[in-house]
Amino acid sequence: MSRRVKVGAAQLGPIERDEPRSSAVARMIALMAQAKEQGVQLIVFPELALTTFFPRWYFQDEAELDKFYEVEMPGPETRPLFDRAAEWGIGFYLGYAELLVEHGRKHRFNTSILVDATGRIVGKYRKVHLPGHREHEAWRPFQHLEKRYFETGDLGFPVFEAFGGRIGMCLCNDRRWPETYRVMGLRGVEMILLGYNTPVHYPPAPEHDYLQQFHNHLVMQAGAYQNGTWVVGVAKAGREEGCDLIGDSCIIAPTGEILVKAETLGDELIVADCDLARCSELKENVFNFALHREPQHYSIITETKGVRID
Ligand code: CDT
Repeated sequence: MSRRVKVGAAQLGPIERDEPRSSAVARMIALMAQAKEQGVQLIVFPELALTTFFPRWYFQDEAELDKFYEVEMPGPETRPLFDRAAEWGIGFYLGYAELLVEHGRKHRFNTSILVDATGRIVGKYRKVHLPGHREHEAWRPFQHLEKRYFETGDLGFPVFEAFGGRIGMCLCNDRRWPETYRVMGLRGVEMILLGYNTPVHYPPAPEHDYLQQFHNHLVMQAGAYQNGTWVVGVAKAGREEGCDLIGDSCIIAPTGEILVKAETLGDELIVADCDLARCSELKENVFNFALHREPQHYSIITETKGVRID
């Protein structure tokens, strides 16, 4: 029996440094209006979707940095997104920078939430794999200071019962790591939602710049196939503050096939009718974990962080 969810991947074009959240939210609502016309039930926005990708800059003034974080969700500027989504009965995934204060200490996470069709937050994820570097590196044409501006996520990779299936989330660099998908795969995930901001230029290995789009799809298609899950990958794309970000947002079937792909580097909605029941084509056959996995040979994966030569 089919279990269909109509999903929209809502790619955003660049968000400039001085663009107010109200503008980013208005752009997302405009994409949501298109989604409504097409009968979309779940719309997926990018990583850090409310602001420019601020880890490209080194901030010495903490007050400047704090401006890019949300201290409440929804807050006054994001409330309209929740209200409109609830009015139209559309659920959504949203990536944003989260700031909370606990016992007088600030905690910063690169976070995503899953919101149901009534506007209720039903899932939260905090990015585990933080790429880049911790200290200012003057040789780079732009910084990638996620290791400085965020703590490692403390929620693991949860999977949520929602939209008639089992929904997981991750963020950008997480998609490059097979563990991300497999942990959720072992929780029976049927659809993984993920937003990304991926510069075309990778300063430590510029010889791979021409492969950015290939690697983007390679890892998401492999993750989908090897775990028998849908994957919805959504970019913030285009030239943002002089930094080129890849597009190529897409919706991938559990077979690993890309069903739809964005064609621009701007605000663009792509839609697919996703049958969650199709996951069993993989989960009950070639990737029947209970039948075919041999975990007694996998212990090194959790025993060591780096390479261990025995
Ligand atoms: N946002 C994010 O995680 N971006 C990284 C850039 C490459 S590593 C510096 C990514 O994996 O796409």
